Amino acid sequence: MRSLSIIALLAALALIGAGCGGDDDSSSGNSGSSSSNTSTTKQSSSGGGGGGAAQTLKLSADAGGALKFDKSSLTAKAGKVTIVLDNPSSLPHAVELEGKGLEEKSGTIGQGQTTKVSADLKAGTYEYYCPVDGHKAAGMKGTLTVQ
Ligand SMILES: [Cu+2]
Repeated sequence: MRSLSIIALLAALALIGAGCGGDDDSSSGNSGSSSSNTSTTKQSSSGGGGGGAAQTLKLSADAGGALKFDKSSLTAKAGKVTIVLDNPSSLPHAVELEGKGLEEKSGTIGQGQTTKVSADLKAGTYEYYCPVDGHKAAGMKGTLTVQ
């Protein structure tokens, strides 16, 4: 009878020991979840730094001798947009941006020069064209889509 009660005591001690081990496991699990919280904070801060950057779109007044820009369509995200125009042709050119009540014109440039036009754009469709006489009618125009 005495040996049975000792075995029962040992069994009870073993159960307590197992209970303590279980507590250790759950506390290490908590530290694991707190480290994953730290990485979530890092991701959200890097995402915030990416917004609001100014955009630059390149446009060329040369289209193999024809009165056309090298691109008949451009796309940008809403915000500050700058169109940079270069002029490799022997004729004077410029770029004007128009739409949604906005009208912005660059300077007129000769061969080998560059100019630019900037505007704060909302989502929608804008038109860009060369304001030099007769150039728009000849086909020197395009569409800027702002998303
Ligand atoms: Cu032109």
